[in-house]
Amino acid sequence: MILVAVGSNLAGPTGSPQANCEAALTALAAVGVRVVRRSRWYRSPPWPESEARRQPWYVNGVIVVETALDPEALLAAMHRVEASMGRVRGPDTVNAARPIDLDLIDYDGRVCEAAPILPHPRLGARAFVLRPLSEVAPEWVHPVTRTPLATLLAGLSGDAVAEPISEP
Ligand code: PH2
Ligand code: MG
Ligand code: MG
Repeated sequence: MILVAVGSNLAGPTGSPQANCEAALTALAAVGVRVVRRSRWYRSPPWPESEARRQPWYVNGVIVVETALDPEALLAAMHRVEASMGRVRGPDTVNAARPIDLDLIDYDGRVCEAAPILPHPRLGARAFVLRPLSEVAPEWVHPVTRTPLATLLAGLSGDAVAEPISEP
């Protein structure tokens, strides 16, 4: 199973953050990435907490995709979609607000320490990834630690907020 996290906390060419997330799904289809399952959209405060006072909240979701592209080519396609939607990458933009962010979470359970790093190195404690992930892949198990998703969810701290804002 190939999992992609979708996020936005800035208006972009297609409109609101939620509209950007929707537009990204359409744009992925045009570059050979078929969306076969999708979570609801969630709203979540910017992580890390130090950014929470400076940035708007995010809209986040997780999708299951099918593609003939290998992980490298898939990541390149995702970056092309981000660029087409006004995403600018620079040296000081690690956690900067962005109109669209597409992160490769898991590619068929592969483990890779060179880019694209798999599974995504920072997913384990992120409510805005784990909660939508539980909708599309409730039986998911972390490919490295073998921790079930349910255990990761149970370990989230109480202030790790991600609330659904759209219909299934
Ligand atoms: N993405 C980040 C940094 N912080 N916070 C939330 N809530 N959602 C995100 O998608 C997010 C973030 C870097 O990609
Ligand atoms: Mg991200
Ligand atoms: Mg990213």
